[in-house]
Amino acid sequence: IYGGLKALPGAQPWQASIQIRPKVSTLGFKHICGGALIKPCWVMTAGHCIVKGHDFQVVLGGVDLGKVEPSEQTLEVVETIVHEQYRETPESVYNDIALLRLRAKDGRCAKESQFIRTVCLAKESFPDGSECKISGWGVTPESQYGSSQLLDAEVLLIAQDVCSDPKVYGKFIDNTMFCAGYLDGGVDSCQGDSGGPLTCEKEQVHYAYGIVSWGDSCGQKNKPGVYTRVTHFVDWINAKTAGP
Ligand code: 4AZ
Repeated sequence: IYGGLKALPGAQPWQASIQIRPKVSTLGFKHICGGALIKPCWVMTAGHCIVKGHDFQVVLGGVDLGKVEPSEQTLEVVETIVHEQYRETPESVYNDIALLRLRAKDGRCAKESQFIRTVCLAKESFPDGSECKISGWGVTPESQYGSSQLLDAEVLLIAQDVCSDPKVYGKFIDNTMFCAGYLDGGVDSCQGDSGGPLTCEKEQVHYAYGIVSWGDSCGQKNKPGVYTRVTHFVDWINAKTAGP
């Protein structure tokens, strides 16, 4: 996160750290992406976070990746579903959404607490200019390795015609994505924040409205962050997570 502040414990209780076991390493799991807890058994993340042939785990309820906190729960990922139309080109990422099904050691799912909670899915649009929140452990201006503390920042929703202006991202934006941030730069998501939620609040309810997806670098002028448009995928999410 560029231009963020340390998140208070419990301020983003749906925030997940998605971690993989490195192939050649005796070290433990390594954070690769963010995610959002949308049901006790399901985390929503970006499609590009799902690297094949790796074991995943998800950590919920933590703010410091550098230590094990009492509020934390670590769950195994027993199923990964990447969107059927997920597609990456050199300039863009389409349908950048995936779902992870969780299982705790005891065979159950995430247990809700003061620090772990599901977030609602946004079913309707928020107006351009709305103040929304991004969070993550990704790259900061101070550290190319990311932040061990969870950071959050406020960003503004940017109109679609501005996002697809040739000076911004031009034709590489479609209606399954949107831009958020500032055209002046400074405040933005970055590498390692991918998959994490952009949430907007209405009448004291927080909604997952975007998924950190891509962008041309981080925090640069005329290059705001690009987010998967959650409203476009609500039916798909509900169908995939319905199950028994
Ligand atoms: C990345 O590399 C990435 N500024 C994520 C978000 C943004 C840029 C790059 C948005 O995962």
